[in-house]
Amino acid sequence: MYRDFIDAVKKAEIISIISHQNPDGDTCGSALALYRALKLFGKTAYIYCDSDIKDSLTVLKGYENYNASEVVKCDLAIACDCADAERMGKYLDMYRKARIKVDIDHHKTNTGYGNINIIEAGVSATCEVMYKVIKALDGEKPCFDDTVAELLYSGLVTDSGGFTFSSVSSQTHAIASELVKYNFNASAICEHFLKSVPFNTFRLRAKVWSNAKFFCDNKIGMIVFTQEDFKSTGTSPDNTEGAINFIRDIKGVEVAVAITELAANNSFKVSIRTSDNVDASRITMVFGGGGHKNAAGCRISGFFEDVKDRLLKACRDEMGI
Ligand SMILES: [Mn+2]
Repeated sequence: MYRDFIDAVKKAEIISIISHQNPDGDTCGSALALYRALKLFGKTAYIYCDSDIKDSLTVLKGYENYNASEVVKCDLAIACDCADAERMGKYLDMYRKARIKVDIDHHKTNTGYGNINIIEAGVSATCEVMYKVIKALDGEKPCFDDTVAELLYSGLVTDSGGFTFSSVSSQTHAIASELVKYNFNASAICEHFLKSVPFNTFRLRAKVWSNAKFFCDNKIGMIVFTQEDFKSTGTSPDNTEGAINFIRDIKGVEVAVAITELAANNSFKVSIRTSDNVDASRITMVFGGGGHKNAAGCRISGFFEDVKDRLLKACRDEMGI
């Protein structure tokens, strides 16, 4: 199954690896693991992301290599965890110009925009797919070390919500079990990504949680991050991650919505988390977004009250209430 990919790697002179914009642990973990494996394999590789790497991701070994080189003319380009090609932002152009384009992903909405598509739709993380890809490479020439394992484990932990999401399968646990055999501190990774909350993030969460609104017999919960909230707590949209899960965790809440006011006028970033029986990606698709069954996102422009009403309607339509 990975034969075409391995052949393409062997033939390639210059390889580019691309993460998606607003990166998370999975796109960085999978891309950095592949970057390191390709270096160990003896290849010339570069890694790119059209966003800054936020502080919480700088524990990922090798992150400083992101965008360390000018855009190169590559003969092999590999997109990691990019549900659609546009998620590569300004690096999409480089990707398009590559002789061979590879798409490695786990999003159900991925259309397979590469020449070689290694997609396992619906598995917990791209790192789950990448584990098999790098193991296949490792079978040709050893390139799977402790750091590769640590990077993949980091992506697995973050994208699976600490192995709690419905996308987690026996394969997820089997891969995690193989990864923790390597020499790295797995519990420190879980502590960092799942538990350690910066103090200003706590202040921000306390603020938005206390203003949370509930609709339809508390089946829909909504929190809003305003620019004023960021200013008064010394935070930014980078600190919003995770707060929505606490709303979704409330008993009876089936859909949690987080709206983040962006710096640009009347522009909002929306995240949706759902309980098992509601499809979040179908709600965000109404607004041109995407994602997974229980975690999805989109951007909406307009006046706040209109945006809120349109979102609530889309939620209710999907829930049939
Ligand atoms: Mn992912």
